[in-house]
Amino acid sequence: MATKKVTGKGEDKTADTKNVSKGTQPVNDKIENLAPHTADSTGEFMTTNTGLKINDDQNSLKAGDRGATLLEDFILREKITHFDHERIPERVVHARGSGAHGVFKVYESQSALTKALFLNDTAAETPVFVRFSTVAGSKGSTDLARDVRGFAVRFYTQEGNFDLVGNNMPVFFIQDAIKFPDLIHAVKPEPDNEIPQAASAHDTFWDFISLTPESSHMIMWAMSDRALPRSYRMMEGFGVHTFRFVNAKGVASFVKFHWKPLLGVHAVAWDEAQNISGKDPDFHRRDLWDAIDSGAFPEWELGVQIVPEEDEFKFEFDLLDPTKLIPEELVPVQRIGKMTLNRNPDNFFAETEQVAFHLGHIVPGIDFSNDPLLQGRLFSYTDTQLTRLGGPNFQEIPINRPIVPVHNNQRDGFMRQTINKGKTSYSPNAIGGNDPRQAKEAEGGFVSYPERISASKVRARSKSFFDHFSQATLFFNSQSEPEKNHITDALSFELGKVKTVAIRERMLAILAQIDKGLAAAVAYALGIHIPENLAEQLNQNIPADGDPADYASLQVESSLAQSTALSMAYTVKDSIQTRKIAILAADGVNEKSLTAVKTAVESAGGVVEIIAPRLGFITADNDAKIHVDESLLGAASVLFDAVYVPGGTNSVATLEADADAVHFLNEAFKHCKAIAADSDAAQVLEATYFSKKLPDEYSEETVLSEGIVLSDEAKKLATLFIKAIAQHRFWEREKPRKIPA
Ligand code: HDE
Repeated sequence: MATKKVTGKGEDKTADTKNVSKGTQPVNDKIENLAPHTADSTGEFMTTNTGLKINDDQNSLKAGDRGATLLEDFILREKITHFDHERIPERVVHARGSGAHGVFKVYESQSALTKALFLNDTAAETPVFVRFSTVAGSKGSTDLARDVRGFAVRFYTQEGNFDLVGNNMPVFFIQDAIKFPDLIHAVKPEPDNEIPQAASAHDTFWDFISLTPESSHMIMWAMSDRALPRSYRMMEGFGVHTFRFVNAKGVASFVKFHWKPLLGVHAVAWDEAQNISGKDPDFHRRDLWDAIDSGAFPEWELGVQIVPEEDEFKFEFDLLDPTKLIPEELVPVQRIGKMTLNRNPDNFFAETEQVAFHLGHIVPGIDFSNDPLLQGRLFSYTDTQLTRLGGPNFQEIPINRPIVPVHNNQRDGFMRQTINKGKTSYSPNAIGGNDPRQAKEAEGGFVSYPERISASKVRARSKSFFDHFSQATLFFNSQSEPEKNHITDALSFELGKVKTVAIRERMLAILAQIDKGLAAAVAYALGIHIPENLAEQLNQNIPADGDPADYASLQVESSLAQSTALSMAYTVKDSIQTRKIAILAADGVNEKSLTAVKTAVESAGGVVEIIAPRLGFITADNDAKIHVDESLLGAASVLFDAVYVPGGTNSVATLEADADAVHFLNEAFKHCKAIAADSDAAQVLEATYFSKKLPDEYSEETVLSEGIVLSDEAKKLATLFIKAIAQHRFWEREKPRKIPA
């Protein structure tokens, strides 16, 4: 179905009235399906929930104007009662999140692999709803916690809802669902004092991890810059588990799902993340909202890695083990379609909070594997909604309804919405003509892939799951030097917060299995030695009556030395679309330069804000009035990707003397961002700490390696500055660590 446009609502920043029409918003089958459930109060009378018009919403009904309030006041009671019950339990994990609507389109029919209609029909635009999230923090916690990010996508297909409930990392901490409550109890705030919020840097988490060697690979990801995305729009997504595709002939293949962001994969620095958490805890939520609101729609390509059924045992790891990825060098990712997020929700609670994802929301042509983590998830996601959304009818909430009709014999329960007609609510039945009837496979009925299983019933784990370290090492070896340093720093930070020395030692024993240099660097930072009794340290997870042969990690060496796809250093760096650029200015600023650079940056897709000592307007050197977006008091360099200082004698003198302006630049330098200044603004840079590190010349080469450009020619400056911003960060700058910002 083609995307249609209708008039939508938005916020007019200059008007008092919200809900001012702000152009068109894309509509799709799901948006139309939501329409009967949406309400717009513009121009309407206020009523009670029974539709009675309200005459006075300011005063309760009293015995005299100073008198006691009367129990009779049904309007007061209704309003307060509803308010008293407004909250629902937050998600037990992934409580903090942000959602958006969009569409998915497949490039070419994938019928050879899967019969899923939405992956066959190139004309179909499948509506999607996506929710990004952190994992450990509560609903009101910061977006910039060091954490895994959830990446849950619902496709509203013509065959029912398909949910791809993934993360921004391709592996997981544990191999078996039975360990999930332990993992989450360990990472959540400690139960006696509910500290710390949205952080893994505490004893219980690392206690559990140090006793769970299977988490090693995931720990490398979680301690890497992947855990600090610059934006939800700049993260990869992964289905994590191995799934199955099944084609119309019944031929199955294994599949791993990927989302590849067209803007590339980018991160912020840890120090920056901590600052953002204070300056704007809604940083990712705001970033997603603003991008969609401004029409810069985030896009991802859906990728698949396909492994034929007969190759199941071809790899040196088990395809069913969720702590392993399939290196892209072994099985390339084929990009089969594109998702575009093009519409913000109308109501956070109704849509983003009430959406209930579940791996078991599946369509014909896609099926599960026996990954024991996946199998456990198939139970959890419906079960958890019973508490969170209050009963079994959560599928009737508008955001959860499929765009195709629902007919079955499930009935009643709290808050039932559907009015099912007829006498029968059972099957088979003769009275109702045996409807609703079962669908044959050829009619679209879902038939599970008839995998042959012949096995004993055991509580056990396959020996093929016991290589705990080789892919952790592969990940570490695949990182660039700055990325490796960040991992070392992250581990030193996190374990530095751990009070129990024995936990730190156990972690060093694990790190020593991954990379000796990494373990040594972290040991140095912690001021302790790598324990000598490594084997003993590693085997502490073995139960007292357990045979080490059944539990101990296997030492396997990856046949692959490196995999470039695992590093963010090689990601897309060709655009500055939606990057935020600060221009520092004051009265007397050189208007010509400012406008020239601003225009060039904006034409390249950047978002520019003018920052000055105070709000209102500044008067430029040619008397032009320039609107100020943020004052230095309210703004912070950590909320921007790059900074430019135009010339103009008075402006330069003001900024040079302004501690906040100098701090802004120092901090931008510390966080490795692109910095530009007109030549006659050089004295502002001279006031910074990094003036000693200014390059000798400003050729394209130096700008691309050092990220700083100074020029007296606005056009040249803009061109080089834009190239520098596209590089994202100049991590090499971190080496000399003497920046006072
Ligand atoms: Fe989840 N997970 N999970 N998870 N998960 C939930 O479901 C669970 C796992 C993921 O934006 C919960 O509706 C178990 C892996 C995302 O609404 C809950 C296990 C991956 C979201 C649950 C896992 C995920 C959740 C909490 C181990 C990546 C947020 C609220 C067997 C592939 C979805 C809810 C949203 C949410 C259980 C492991 C991703 C409790 C038992 C692996 C993105 O059901």
